[in-house]
Amino acid sequence: MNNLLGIQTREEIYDIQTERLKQLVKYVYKNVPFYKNKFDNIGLLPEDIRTLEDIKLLPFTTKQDLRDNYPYGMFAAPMEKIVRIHASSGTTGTQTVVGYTKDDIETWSELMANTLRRYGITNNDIVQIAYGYGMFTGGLGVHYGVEHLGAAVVPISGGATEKQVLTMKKFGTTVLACTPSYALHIYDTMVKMGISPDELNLKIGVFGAEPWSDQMRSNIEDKFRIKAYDIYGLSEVMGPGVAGECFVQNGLHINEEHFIPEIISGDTLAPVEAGQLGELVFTTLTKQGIPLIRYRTRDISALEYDECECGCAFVRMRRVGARNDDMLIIRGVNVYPIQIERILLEFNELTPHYSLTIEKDNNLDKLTITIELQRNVNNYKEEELIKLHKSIRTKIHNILQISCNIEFVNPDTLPRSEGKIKRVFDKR
Ligand code: DLL
Repeated sequence: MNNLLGIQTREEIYDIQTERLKQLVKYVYKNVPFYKNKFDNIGLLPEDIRTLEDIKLLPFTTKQDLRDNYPYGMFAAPMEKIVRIHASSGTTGTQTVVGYTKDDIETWSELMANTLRRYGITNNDIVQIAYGYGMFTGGLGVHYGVEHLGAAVVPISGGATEKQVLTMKKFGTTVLACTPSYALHIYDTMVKMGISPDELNLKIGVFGAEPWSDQMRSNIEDKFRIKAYDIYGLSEVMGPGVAGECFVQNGLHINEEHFIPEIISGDTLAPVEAGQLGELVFTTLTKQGIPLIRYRTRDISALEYDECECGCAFVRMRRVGARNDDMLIIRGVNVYPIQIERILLEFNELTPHYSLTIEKDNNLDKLTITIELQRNVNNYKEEELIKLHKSIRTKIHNILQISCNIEFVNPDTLPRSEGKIKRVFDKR
């Protein structure tokens, strides 16, 4: 199987990207004053970009640049050509705004459809979209892809969780698309309603928009008895569908005919070697509304160019477990929340519902992990809990070199999410 587009080899990808990159720099130089100024300041002309390697001559773009040009300053197409506007949630500051032309929407639908095909979804499927519709790109982005593919959309959006369960059951939903944290919430609600996965037709999950560990994936796959696939994207670069897994589930194929990925060191901004972790950077090759050059995502990943078993030549990005800005420094030790998640989910007594709180205690950092047990706390013997507590602390200390407090709580105590979940509360 190729990547469904007829592109078979790295050479073909190289040629397409080179040609498109040359067009792109001309397009932004002419249409986006921000880029013209940036190029002029470093004495770069669009003609200086001749090969794909020349991308390194181009300046980076950051989220701050989008904020400084809020709302439409970075648009390359005139408003009469813009048919859709989306915005990022703004959880890390002012929101950023993106615009799509008709062609952009067509491209996005097509690449979303190709991503869904890689999961094995066909026009026989019934896809329940429980990503939020609205300014977030999740709902509408997946929606257009499903329609383009010819499968049936159930555009339920996020929320009304009991209704999600009943809809899955009554409509014979075969694919559920939502954040992994919401999938867990839907599952718990289903159990409370006395409905078993056997009563559903569900086969595939299309989960993304937030980090989730492999352990979390196994947990969701076992619960629903489905294959749970990762989907990645960000509104600035397009939305969902920038990359997605194939049946091998070993990294996400980036839709390289539309995006050039790079991995750089977050400190020096220099490229890192293939296979090494660093900050993911994207150049959009075909977007007309708001094309971006070397956009710094802050997401941490690595690029794998070796051949994938599925036969698709597109490079694979490693699953994003964290962003540069997610790193916690606890008493001088760097740790990412997902590293803690991986350890917690190794314990059968624990559920995937947890939160991390960091506070100052006598001027020292104190990390508290609050986690729901499988059963009510008073259903366990005290010795059992002491033993469990000790095993978790020891494992975390051995692997991450940090100490922590652990607070066990009853099932269903922590807040649930219908979209992207917030698990870290840094109160320092
Ligand atoms: O989250 C787009 C999306 C919608 C992707 C639905 C997948 C499914 P934003 O709201 O702009 O767009 O947030 C983008 O979310 O930079 C990552 O930090 C994070 N993210 C997205 N997908 C994944 C994933 C959408 N599969 C930001 N794994 C990105 C980990 C993800 N993090």
